Amino acid sequence: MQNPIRVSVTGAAGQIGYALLPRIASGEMLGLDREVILQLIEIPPAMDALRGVAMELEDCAFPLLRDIVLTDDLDRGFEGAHLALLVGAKPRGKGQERGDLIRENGPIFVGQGRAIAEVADDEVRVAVVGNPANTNALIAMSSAPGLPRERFTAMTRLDQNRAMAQLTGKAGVPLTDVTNVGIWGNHSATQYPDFENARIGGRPAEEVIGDRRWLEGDFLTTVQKRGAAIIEARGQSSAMSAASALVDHVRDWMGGEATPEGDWVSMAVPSDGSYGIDEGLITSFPVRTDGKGGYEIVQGVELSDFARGKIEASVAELQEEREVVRDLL
Ligand code: NAX
Repeated sequence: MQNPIRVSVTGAAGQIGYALLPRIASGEMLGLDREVILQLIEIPPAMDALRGVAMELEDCAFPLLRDIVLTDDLDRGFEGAHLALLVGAKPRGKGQERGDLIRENGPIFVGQGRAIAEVADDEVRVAVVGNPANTNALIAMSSAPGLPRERFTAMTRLDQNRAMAQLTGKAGVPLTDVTNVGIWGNHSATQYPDFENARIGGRPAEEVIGDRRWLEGDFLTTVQKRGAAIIEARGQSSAMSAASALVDHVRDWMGGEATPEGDWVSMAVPSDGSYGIDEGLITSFPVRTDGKGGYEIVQGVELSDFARGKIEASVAELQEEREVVRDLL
């Protein structure tokens, strides 16, 4: 793996950026043996704020932080990038549904996908956080035909972490006991957090919790609507937890931490047709990562009719989103 590693972050002056950058620069995301060059991309009105963030990063005196580039130019921002974190987008406001943002945010990802294909490192990996994350990743992937499709992912790790937190709380067990939590479909209120295959202390979560009504009801809706609940309470969308989930996503994918034997993690990746989901649609699946930039979609996960119905509904939403941005693909 490259040393130093070039990490491009869009929307770096935003609230996720503020929680994310110190965790990249400290080595938590990519390893304590890897120097980092941060290439921070913003839109012109946010460049002053970005300079302030960069001053703070300097003042953190991170030994692994080799250099910081600040730019509103995509070619400069993605030049030689080994990792591109596409965070920048207009966040969902109070009471606004993700779907409303599709047309607004989609075009941003055309330009970014093109620039990544042209100037980033040949081995670049891309993770999209900006919403609607799955469809934005689809747009970026479609705008970068020279790059293998599997390099493009969208983040659903926050949804997995939210589901794990709910299961931990209900079962009264340490978080480390909770494994095999898979998020299926879209990063939206239609997502399906699969509790039927989740395990607690190696046993089926359903058996440990013993309350199917809670799992089908409060558990599902709490995870699906957690983003909206945080906006309601905080007046701003999740930032600390989103940054933390992105650290998890990248660390497991390419930061040296392969998925432990028997477990899986959740990532939205281009479907390869697994489970009958349209090839190329960026869909969240349970995956196993190798920590070196590779992953595979877990095969043979048993899905009940209940689960299949939920996944189909979320995939249908992704198909609708794809239609809305068809002209950008
Ligand atoms: P902020 O509004 O705090 O920051 C966004 C930043 O992006 C701003 O500084 C803005 O100037 C910049 N930006 C806008 N357009 C840009 C462009 N074309 N190029 C570069 N920068 C650009 O939002 P924040 O809370 O940081 O959230 C960022 C995105 O993450 C939003 O789209 C949000 O909806 C999404 N989220 C995704 C999550 C996920 O799990 N996938 C969870 C958290 C979050 O809601």
